[in-house]
Amino acid sequence: MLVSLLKGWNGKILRVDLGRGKAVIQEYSSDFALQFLGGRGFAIKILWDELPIGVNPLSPLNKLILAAGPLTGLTVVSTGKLVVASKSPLTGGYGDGNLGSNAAIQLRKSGFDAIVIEGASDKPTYLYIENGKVEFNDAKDLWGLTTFETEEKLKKVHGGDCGVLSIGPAGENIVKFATITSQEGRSGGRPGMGAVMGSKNLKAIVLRGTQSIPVHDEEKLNLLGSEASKSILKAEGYDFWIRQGTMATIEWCQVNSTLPTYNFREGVFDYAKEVDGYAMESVKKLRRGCPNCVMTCGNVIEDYEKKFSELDYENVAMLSSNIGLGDIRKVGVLNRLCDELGLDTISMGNSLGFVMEASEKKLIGEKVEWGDFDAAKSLIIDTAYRRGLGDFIAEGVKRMSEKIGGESMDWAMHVKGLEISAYDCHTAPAMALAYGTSPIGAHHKDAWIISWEVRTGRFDYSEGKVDKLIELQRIRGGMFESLVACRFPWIELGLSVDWYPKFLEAATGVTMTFDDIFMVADRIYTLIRAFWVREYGANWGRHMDIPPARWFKEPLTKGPLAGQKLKWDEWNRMLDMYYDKRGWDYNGVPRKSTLRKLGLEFTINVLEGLVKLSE
Ligand code: PTT
Ligand code: SF4
Repeated sequence: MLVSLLKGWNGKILRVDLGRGKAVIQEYSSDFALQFLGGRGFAIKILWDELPIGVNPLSPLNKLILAAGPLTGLTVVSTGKLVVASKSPLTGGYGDGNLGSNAAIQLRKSGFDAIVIEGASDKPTYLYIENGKVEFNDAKDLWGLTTFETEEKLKKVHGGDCGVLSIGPAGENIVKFATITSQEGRSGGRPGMGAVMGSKNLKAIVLRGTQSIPVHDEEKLNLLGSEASKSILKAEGYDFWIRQGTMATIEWCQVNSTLPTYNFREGVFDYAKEVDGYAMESVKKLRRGCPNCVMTCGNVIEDYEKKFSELDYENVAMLSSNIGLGDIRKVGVLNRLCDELGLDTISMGNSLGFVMEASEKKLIGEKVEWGDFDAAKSLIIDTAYRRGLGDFIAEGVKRMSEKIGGESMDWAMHVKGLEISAYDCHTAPAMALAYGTSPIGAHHKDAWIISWEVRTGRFDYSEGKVDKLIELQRIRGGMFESLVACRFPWIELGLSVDWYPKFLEAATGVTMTFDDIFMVADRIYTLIRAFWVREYGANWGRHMDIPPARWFKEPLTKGPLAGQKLKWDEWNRMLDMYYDKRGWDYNGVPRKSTLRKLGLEFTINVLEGLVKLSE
């Protein structure tokens, strides 16, 4: 049955071939919708089915997928979000990101749930997509512009109400952690989704849609949406959230010794107060965020160069404490440059920390001191243009440490090649497991377990932690990434997850219990895992899920938890439990029985030719 017979989903995918300059519309089946829901689920199934095994992520054969879900763009809280996914040039495995943009809503109003972009154009191009009509436009005059300039120019041509996704010089120059940017402060696709766009000579995608999204029970959906919005507006933490958003996390991390400091050597920073939520409030000028949101969280400050910069916790932690810089307005400059140039702030701050440590240890010739704002600023620009040391940094910390060699690999802070985001884990074994098993490499988005872990007992390595981790991965990485909606109403302001099956039912007419949703989540997780195993083949192993040696070998030396580090044997026991509960073997490879149980039989033959599969 075609999914157009169900409501909620548009039932159509737009397929764009940049090499041939052609676009076709594909209808998909209701089975596909029910088994994979949308967003990340659609993305991984398409990548598994369509990418040649071992494809070079920067070749025209790789595909870039923009995928919305059945809730995107509806009258439901915080659903102006879009998953961007591809095989990652940074990690060589599955990569995705979730960015808030009017483009998400325009995509759905154009009559599509996803766009699959393949091939490569032979000259700079941008796509203008309106209600299914696709123009392949010359982007010669846009090439070289920042993401801010690109969006401004395109909106002058196509109108301010369209949605724009673009890359900056970093994506053009194939920086391995280049992102895709929208609205001067929304940025997604940490594992190099911007580089994939750059490799296709695709500067931007402009979307406009005027159709209405089909909904099963519009009245009910509107009612649920407005009730949920009201409960968010009345939530206890609402006012403080509006003031500080994610920036309150700096203070929390400092108090709890988890603020990444000096390349994750420490969990506390002497100048934390200079960069925390209150410091941010003292220079805050306005607030903005994704469309469809009643709790917009983007804090826009006036930075050291008197320009606007939109701050979030991760940006600030990685570009302040992690590189030893204690001045919020200077951090604002570094953050804005990343947005303009299209660089991931987390990987950038992590890579700068690595280079500063390598310089301190005289493992590289260049002198780059901790906290040196001018050096950090120049290196960010040089990274985007791949000049000098910036060309080295543009490859990310894994490749840098492989070149430097020796003990630098112990403090190259990544998992699977993706730079660790902003939580130090010397005293957080479950968070370290979350980084280890995240489906895209070391990102917190699939399981920000650290706040629960700190609250409930951070020093144990218990089975309860593994269960909690899987529960969070199912909700965050499974449900929110496939519906597709922002998870902040739930995590930050306590909107119960029970609302989401109700939203789904009103939107689509499909009733799903949490067991059903978690089954979909497990299917998506295991298929992503199968994809990694397929792409790495004989090189895949348990080592791929192990966090950096620094957390096991070098204890914290500062703060109330000085002396603490992770325990190797106990942490590995947690990893074993995790594999067991997921139905994966000692190397983290899905068992045949698990693949069958989840309806992923089609992967068995492929994987059997590459690795040993257990029953
Ligand atoms: C996200 C990652 C994060 S996670 C942050 S701050 W965070 C950094 N933001 C960057 C940025 O900004 N500019 C830049 N040049 N690089 C950046 N890299 C970092 O990217 C983001 C919010 C945030 S702010 C978070 S946690 C939540 N993430 C969600 C998610 O992943 N899924 C979901 N369903 N809902 C989410 N809601 C929240 O969205 P990536 P955004 Mg970003 C400027 O994309 O690749 O997933 O990396 O999307 O629109 O900016 O919203 O303290
Ligand atoms: Fe976007 Fe923040 Fe609203 Fe989530 S809470 S939709 S990240 S503005």
